[in-house]
Amino acid sequence: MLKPQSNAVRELVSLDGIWNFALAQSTDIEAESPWERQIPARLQVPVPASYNDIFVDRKIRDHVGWVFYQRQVTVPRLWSGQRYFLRFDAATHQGRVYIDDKFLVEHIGGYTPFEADITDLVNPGQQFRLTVAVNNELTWHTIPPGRVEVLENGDRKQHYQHDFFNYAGLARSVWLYTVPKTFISRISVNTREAEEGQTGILDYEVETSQVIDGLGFRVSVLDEDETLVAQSCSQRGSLEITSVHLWQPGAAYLYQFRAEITSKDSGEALDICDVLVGVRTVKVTGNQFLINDKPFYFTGFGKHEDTPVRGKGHDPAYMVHDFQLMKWMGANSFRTSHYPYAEEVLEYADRHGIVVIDETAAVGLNLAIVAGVLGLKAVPTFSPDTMNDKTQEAHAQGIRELVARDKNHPSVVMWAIANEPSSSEEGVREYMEPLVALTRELDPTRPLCFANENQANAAADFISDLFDVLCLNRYYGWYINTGNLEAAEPGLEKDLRSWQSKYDKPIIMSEYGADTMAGLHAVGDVPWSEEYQTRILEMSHRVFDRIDNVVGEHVWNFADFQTPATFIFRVDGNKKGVFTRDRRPKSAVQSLRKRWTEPKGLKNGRYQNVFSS
Ligand code: BDP
Repeated sequence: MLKPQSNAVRELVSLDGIWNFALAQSTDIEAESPWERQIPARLQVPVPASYNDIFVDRKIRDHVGWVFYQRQVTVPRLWSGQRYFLRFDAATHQGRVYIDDKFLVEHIGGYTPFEADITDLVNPGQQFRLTVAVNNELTWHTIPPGRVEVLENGDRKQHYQHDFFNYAGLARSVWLYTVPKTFISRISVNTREAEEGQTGILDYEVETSQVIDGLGFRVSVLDEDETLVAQSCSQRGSLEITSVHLWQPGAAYLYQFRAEITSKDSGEALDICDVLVGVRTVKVTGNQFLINDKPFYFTGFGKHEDTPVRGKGHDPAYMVHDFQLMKWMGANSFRTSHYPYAEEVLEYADRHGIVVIDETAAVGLNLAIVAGVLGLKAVPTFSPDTMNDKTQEAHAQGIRELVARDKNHPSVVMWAIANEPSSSEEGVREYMEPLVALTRELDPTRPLCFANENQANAAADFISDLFDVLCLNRYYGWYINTGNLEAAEPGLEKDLRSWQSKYDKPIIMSEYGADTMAGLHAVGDVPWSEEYQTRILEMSHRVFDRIDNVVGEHVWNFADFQTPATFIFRVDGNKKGVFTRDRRPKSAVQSLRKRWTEPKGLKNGRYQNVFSS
């Protein structure tokens, strides 16, 4: 899905700001129909932001079910003759939109965009009441999954298996935008290098809202000096760029790919749509991950979209600051754990040469872990009563929407289709195999992975052969061998070697780390101290350097983040960040920075890190 844009023929109006807000009084929102009237301004919320931490009322923070956002919107009179759309960058986890009294569109899935054409519903110059109902409920048929319990007093309680707070609402921007009557509706660009190098090839396809008989069409590619380097009049084909500037990790180069519908007579542009593309290749060969045919070593983090007050609300200041901190430390990459991030994050990564592993919201497909933590009898994860065909279809839809939104981003080098699914349980292969096939069909150019959890070790796991890269989440020294690094080090090494000898695929350590209370210092291996976090990371690095197939390390986590209140083993959230939630460094940052910017490179000089100079 194309990101809306403003240019000579398209207009874009932000609907961000302060909206009126109300909680649903029941689960039957049709009976309430709040879209039929003005929601009073007694409660107001900012958009974009999760609503949970904005108020002081626990009933709002922990509300389960629907909430309503409302504001007035006017379609400019000058938009006559155009088509106009409402676009929501995300409504977490389900959104229903109403224009005055009328239902417009529904979308399920909390981290991907949706839109609807409202041209035939609202006239130019007309004001309308825009109401968005947003539901945060997670069930066995949503991605991520969860379960709502009705308590004795009738209150409803949301349970879920993932370790981050279920922030909800309109956490990303809302837009009103125009396109001409006949418009460009989809652009897909894949890039590669010609055999002899030096020449870049763009395989592209442009769809229009209707067949453009009687109109002209052109695509042009401009380099960063705005020089035209390739052009064509066909809606699909391949373009060649000679003396190409490759998109490289740490040294981004972006070409502007412009599609235009033109007037046959004058050649004037009737619609214009731009996407920025980078020419680069990604390949897995043997035990290597290659970007532009060069072995790449991932340094960086699993992250979260999580900041104080805003929850998961997209915030450009935090975004840029996080990227600055990562670059300063020599982090060349990150994983969008555990859901697709705001598209602005990918655009920034494209622009600055940061490599991204792009993950779906399929986290918590694992009833064994929770049962283990709470000492309960495990319920089967994959069964008609738990994760079933409907869950799989929601997951497939999540994959379709993720690939549709992000496939033109050069920063995205791999899809992670799930985090810690119960991959040693009966039924997992039947569940995952079709999803792997679907992802490969949607995008044959990028490798696939999922993040594997410790219980599904190399002997027990049923699905790793389906994937290109082994991403392992391991907590030696923390959940395993707590406080005992002498035992943790050989334990981690044995674990990694077992994967290496079984599959001989590239291995990325997609999570490792330790909860750490900023300011707690201790001599010796004392869990929660800053020193212990550093020592766990350093122990892990010694092991990675000894294992050939390890091609990357993503520390869990970049920053501390909020978790559900029911997790009493968390103190105001997960503290595995190397930065606090307000981005102050813990001492591990210095040790990581030293390793990742070491001039001699990683793995005894085998990999030069792009930020080490
Ligand atoms: C892993 C999960 C991650 C958690 C982390 C932890 O993938 O979401 O936050 O463990 O326990 O299992 O800190």
